[in-house]
Formats: sequence, structure tokens, C-alpha cells
Amino acid sequence: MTGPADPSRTVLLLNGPNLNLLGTRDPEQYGTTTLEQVERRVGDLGGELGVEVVCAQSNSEGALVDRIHRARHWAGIVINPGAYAHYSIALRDAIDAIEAPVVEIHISNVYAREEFRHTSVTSPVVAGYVAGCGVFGYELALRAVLQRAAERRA
Ligand code: CA2
Repeated sequence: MTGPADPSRTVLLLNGPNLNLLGTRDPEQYGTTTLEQVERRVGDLGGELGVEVVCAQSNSEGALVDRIHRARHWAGIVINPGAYAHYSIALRDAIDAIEAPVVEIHISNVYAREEFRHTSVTSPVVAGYVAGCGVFGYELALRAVLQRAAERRA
């Protein structure tokens, strides 16, 4: 598998379980924008900011871990781990193991929802955290991860 032309100018946008359904149901929680539209918006913003955005989504924990490993030398990762944020130690360890900054994003305000969503095993090891801003949060997260990457280069 060939990687991106310039890994140091490439950001991985990674979405976890069920986020492929974005925009198809539950609009009061997640809005009406589809994942494809989110990926296009973030890709366009990446272009404006001078980075390539590679997008991936998986419902499988192991596949998400593999994607994180593959992007370990990239500029950064924006991840919505979905429900795995609440209990996946494997995902937490993968994030913790890599050099690239990782910014976590949740579309909904998880702290205004069920108690089990208030627990996050991934947030202690990320470089930034965005929640409750709707899908606009993905754009905020991209800006934040590039800021973190620049800080690490300085
Ligand atoms: O708010 C978020 O972004 C979440 O990561 C979304 C996850 C949820 O388990 C987290 O607690 C918070 C669920 C993603 C489900 O996505 C759907 C989107 C549209 C329709 C159905 C599911």
C-alpha cells in the first residue's frame, strides 16, 4: 500500500463505529450532514491550510488501531472514536503510542447525555478535544491538530 506523497503535510481524518450513518437518522443529535459531506468540507479546509486530508471510517476497533499506526509519522490525526471513546483501551494505547498529535472530536455534547458517555478513556492521551459543536467541530479539530503539530516543530 502506498502512503501519501508528503506524510509530514498529511492529516488523517478517522471516524469510528456507526459514523458512516451520519446524516441518515437521529438528526437532533448528529445533524443532517453526511459523512461524505464532512469529509469534503474538512478536505477543502485542509487544502486552504496547505495539507492533504486522508479520510477513513471503520466500525472495527482493530481496523481503527491499524489506521492510527499507519499515520504515526503524519502531521496529525483527527479522530471521532464514536462509542469506542468510552471503553476502548486498545484505541487509547494506539493514540498514546504514536508521536503525531491526535485531536478527538465528538459531534454531540457527550457530557449532556447518558452517564456512560461521560467516561472517556481516550481523552487523557489526546492533544486536544472538541465536543458539542456539531459537525463544525471537525473543522475546529483540523485547525487544532495543525496548531499542535506546529507547536511540536517549534
Ligand atoms: O457525538 C459523537 O460524535 C459520538 O462520538 C457519536 C457516537 C456516540 O456513541 C458517542 O458517544 C458520541 C455514535 C455515533 C453514531 O452515529 C450515528 C449517526 C447518525 C445516525 C446514527 C448513528
